[in-house]
Amino acid sequence: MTDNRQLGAEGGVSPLRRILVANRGEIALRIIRACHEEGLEAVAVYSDADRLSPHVRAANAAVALGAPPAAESYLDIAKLIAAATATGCQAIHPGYGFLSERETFARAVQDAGLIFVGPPPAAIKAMGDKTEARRRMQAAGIPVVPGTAAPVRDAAEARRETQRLGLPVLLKAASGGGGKGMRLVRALDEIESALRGAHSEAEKAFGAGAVYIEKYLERPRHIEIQILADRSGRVVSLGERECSIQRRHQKLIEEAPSVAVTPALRRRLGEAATAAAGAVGYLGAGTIEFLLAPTGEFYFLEMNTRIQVEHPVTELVYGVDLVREQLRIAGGEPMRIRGGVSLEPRGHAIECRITAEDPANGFLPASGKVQYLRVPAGPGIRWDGGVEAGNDVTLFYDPLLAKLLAWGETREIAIRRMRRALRELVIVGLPTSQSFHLWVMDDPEFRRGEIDITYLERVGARLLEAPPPDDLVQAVAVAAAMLADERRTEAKADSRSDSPTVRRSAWADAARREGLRS
Ligand code: MV4
Repeated sequence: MTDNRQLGAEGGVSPLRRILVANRGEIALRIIRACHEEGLEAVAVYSDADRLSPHVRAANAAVALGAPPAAESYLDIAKLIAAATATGCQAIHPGYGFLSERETFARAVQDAGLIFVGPPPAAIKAMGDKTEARRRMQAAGIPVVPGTAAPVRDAAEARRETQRLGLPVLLKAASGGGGKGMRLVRALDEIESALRGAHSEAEKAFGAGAVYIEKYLERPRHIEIQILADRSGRVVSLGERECSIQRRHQKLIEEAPSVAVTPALRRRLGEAATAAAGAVGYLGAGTIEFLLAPTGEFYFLEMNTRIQVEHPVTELVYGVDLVREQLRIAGGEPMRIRGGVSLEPRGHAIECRITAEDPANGFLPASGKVQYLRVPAGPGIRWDGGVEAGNDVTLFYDPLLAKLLAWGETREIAIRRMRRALRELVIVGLPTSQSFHLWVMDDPEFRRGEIDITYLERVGARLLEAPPPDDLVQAVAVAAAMLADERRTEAKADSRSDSPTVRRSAWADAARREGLRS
């Protein structure tokens, strides 16, 4: 029997039939969905903590990895490769986080005769070394922030370089990323202690203490460009994402396009990003991060050699499924993007990360059972979730529960849709970032697009003073009351069958406090 699915646009036959998804939560489910739409089978992996997760049931098969700690499950390279070969997979998709940007993992996958759904290991390595990446980008004519070409050897050199660059400067870990091992220096005599601090933090986080220096840019925006590259040598830019709303280097809200990017600037950013990808022989989906200064100048920051959490905002305004394209490209097929190098966005998309964190308590990570979940729906709404009612949320992994996305013809319409959807969302059982997002959607500065990387620090105090909106509290209380009703019915049935008495529900108590029950 022939299978048309395997015939690529140019008649090429993809070697892919079954993919191991080496991840968990929403991104595992996202990748499994893409596999099924491409006519591929998906094999899930799971730790003991994720046995009942939606991604496990969505897959065609699932392999248990072991105990919940990531080192014993999602970070165990040998277990993952054994799972892939035992289930007859031809490829491994790493998702984001975990092993997605480990050169050693990409190599181990290839050495086992499997396809790594991602760039060549050499591209991961080049971009993982931040000073090498800067040198390569500079050689390719891409603007980089003024700074040192290599790590500084000692405090004396750090002092000389700081004087050359001019204060303020930022010390950064050479093998870093994500803000670890970073120190801001505003006065020259802070340099020695900042260097020691950055060095030891980098040593702890990455096992490599090398530190380099960049001129510090004040109040930039964080703008990133999505690219796709296939084996035919084609590289396209899928415009920018505005990612300035973050807290401690964790993004909370992303959008596409950015209000700060004109079509002319988009073209220049796209040219820089595709040149960056070309300079390292990139393949698949990747993201080039830039800082956009208030003056309009932009600078290369780093490249993320993986699919990113916020990829769906790009999908919504470009009409592209990035994960399906990753799979096609990994199978050696050409990407399915019409048009030239740089495409035009349609409308506006916003993503809110719904995390198990308590905004009223310094975004303290929370654990607990998802007792009730009402997922928003309706026009222009997308929910990329990884949990459902009944699942336990633990502190073993990242607190992301789901991504809520809204698309609209304009930014204003997308914001109004997001507010509407955030009001439909009901999560009972643990605190989440939902009320924070509702607050931001109503914030005049956000609505005017006045955002940069200092946004959250600037609005933080106002945010903490605001109580959660009444209708949100009400919705949770109503859901809790419904749960309590159900339990009471079950308890009655149980007592009829001589079962032990069911504990009184904390949610019934909450509903009573809200005056919803007597
Ligand atoms: C910078 C910067 C200002 N000037 N580099 C933070 C994480 C790492 N990826 C790079 N980061 C920054 N690098 C120079 N020369 C400011 C940041 C930065 C930041 C960047 C993007 C998004 C949020 C941020 C929050 C604080 C600092």
